[in-house]
Amino acid sequence: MISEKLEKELNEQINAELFSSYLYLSMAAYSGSINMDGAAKWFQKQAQEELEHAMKFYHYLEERGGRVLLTAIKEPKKEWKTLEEAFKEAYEHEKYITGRINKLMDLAVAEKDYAAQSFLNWFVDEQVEEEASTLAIYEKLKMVRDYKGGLFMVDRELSQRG
Ligand code: OFO
Repeated sequence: MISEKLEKELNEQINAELFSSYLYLSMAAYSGSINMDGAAKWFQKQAQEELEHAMKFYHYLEERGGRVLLTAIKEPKKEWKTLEEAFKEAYEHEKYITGRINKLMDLAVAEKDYAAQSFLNWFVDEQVEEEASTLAIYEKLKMVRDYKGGLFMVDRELSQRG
């Protein structure tokens, strides 16, 4: 059985993952609105992945005898000045999520909840990838900046995400 404190924090993490999904879907819509269709596809996939993260927490909480309690998802930002700015914020958001995962791990360690630590390890590894991928795209966009040809090349590359 999971502790009440961890149950509360895992419920908050479900909300944070759902918000991540909502934020990336909003970035997808923004990308589509400026004809960056590859980026729109990339963000849609990312939004889908975040839903999967939320469901991982959902199922885990149930498995451990906790109760899933859903709360309101905050409205995401809708406009960015450039695609570069959107990816910069995606990277910053991932760093914020890493901080949340680390706090969850701190709690699991403090409570000597070994099962929760093992579960959270997947997210610790996943965050390394999430930060690396958003940072790499942000860096590329920063490099091409006002060069339209470069921007289209990055967009085409983003459309390859399987
Ligand atoms: Fe982007 O990793 Fe979940 O939130």
